[in-house]
Amino acid sequence: MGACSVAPVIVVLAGGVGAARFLRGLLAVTAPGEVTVVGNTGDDITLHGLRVCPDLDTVTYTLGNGIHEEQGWGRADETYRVATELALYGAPTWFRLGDRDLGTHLFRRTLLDDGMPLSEVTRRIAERWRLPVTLLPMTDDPVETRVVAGGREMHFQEYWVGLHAALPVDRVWLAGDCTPAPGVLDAIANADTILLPPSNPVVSIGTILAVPGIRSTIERANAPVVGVSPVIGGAPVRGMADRMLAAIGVDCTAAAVAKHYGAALLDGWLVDDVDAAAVPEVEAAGIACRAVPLWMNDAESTAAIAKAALALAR
Ligand code: FO1
Repeated sequence: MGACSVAPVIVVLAGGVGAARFLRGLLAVTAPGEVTVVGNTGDDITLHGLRVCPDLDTVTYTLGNGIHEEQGWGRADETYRVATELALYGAPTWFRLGDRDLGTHLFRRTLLDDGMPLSEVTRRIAERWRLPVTLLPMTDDPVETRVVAGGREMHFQEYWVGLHAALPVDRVWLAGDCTPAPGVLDAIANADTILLPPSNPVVSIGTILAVPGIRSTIERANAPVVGVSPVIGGAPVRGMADRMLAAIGVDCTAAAVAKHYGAALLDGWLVDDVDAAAVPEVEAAGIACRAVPLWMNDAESTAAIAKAALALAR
């Protein structure tokens, strides 16, 4: 096991919807205070003068029980009166911001404008939601994932939401110099277990690993690192993720994603039963592998996946 900390610390690198749902399952099988989440901020976008942090907010709303369950983003019981008014002014509304959601963005913008680092702002927001985890942004520095598609460079959200990922991606990268947010490297170095949930390996987990120092700290950490495949039966669990894999030349298979992360990073990898044939290939790459049901249909199945990941870590 890793450093002997008082309570075992499980560090989870989290993107958006898939990670948030996985975390709900993980919290069902761990004690309070055991989980630290390092959230992706490459999806962040400034709109109407507000700083929107989709992956931090999806984790916050999901674990705070305020999420719009079907969408996996934004608030439950949402209204769009402000968005309607903005549209009447001809302001861009391709990225829909609901009225309740705007409360978060206004609060965040005010604190950021007062010079408060994003990690402290995120802690304040998490306090209101009484989150049962420590939620850290991967960096306090303003960054964004950018893509080139159809010969045009754009913000990831313009591609993902604006274009519905309809075009193949020629390039994808994290733009902006950045360093890990306070506490991120310590949490990783002192973790007993590090988990990579079924988030997008390119624009969610990949962007977190692109923050200077994070990947190398994980590779050096004592803790076992276990990932959950975001690909089941050759298709991404969340639509469109295969677009991003194609952009970096990685096949959309459970084994290809494991090998993309590599044995230097990963100690274990969970694949779905339908990909059981991939287990020997992943193990041959030096990564322990188990086939278990990976569809997160409900709380029970998600908790079982989290349990399987922790078991493989041990
Ligand atoms: N995704 C969409 O497909 N359409 C939207 O209009 C949209 C608005 C939006 C507003 C706030 C927020 O936190 C997330 C939002 N998302 C929307 C999801 C967003 O694109 C996420 O970054 C992705 O789901 C990837 O994590």
